[in-house]
Amino acid sequence: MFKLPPLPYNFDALEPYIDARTMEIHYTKHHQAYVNNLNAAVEKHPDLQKKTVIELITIVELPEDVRTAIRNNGGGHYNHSLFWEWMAKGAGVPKGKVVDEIVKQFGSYDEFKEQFSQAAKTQFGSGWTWLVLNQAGNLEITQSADQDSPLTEGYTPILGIDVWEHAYYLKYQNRRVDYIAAWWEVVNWDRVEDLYRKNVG
Ligand code: MN3
Repeated sequence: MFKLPPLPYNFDALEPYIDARTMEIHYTKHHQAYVNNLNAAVEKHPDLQKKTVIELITIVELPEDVRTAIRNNGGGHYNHSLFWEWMAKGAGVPKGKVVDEIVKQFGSYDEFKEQFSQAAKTQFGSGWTWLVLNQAGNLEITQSADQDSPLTEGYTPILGIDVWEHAYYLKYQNRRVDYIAAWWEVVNWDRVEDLYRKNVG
């Protein structure tokens, strides 16, 4: 059975950037629903119950009756498990080897931030914007719709922002741009650095 991972901070830890009510609903309702729906989908196929969520969202041939459910809910579970860790109280100062690499590939940190924010702003409808490592080991900014994971496309996510309305609507209503600007204040660069180092070897 898949389980909701522990949230690494209290619901109000990211105030005023991410409000406590949004955190609570996002984590206890939205993420929990992905977990529940994923469990319901794999229950129909005992062989799939032994797989990890990463295996499930990267297996090319899933049984047709659960393919969409696993793509949406497996992706939702995986993406949100990372998303909580990509934020932290009192974070927001970009640092580390990953930032050196960002500067190298995007020209400057500000240029990267601008391009990433632009991608997040222009993602049409529900989805995510990512900083990923491609198979050549270079950093790229990508977008995905719904709960599709970069892993499914062969990319390794290093950082990502959830731009579904449920991530910001209570506090920011339609102002996704304000949410994106606030989110940079809580990006946990220590975690981003961990993922980068783990994946570049
Ligand atoms: Mn979400």
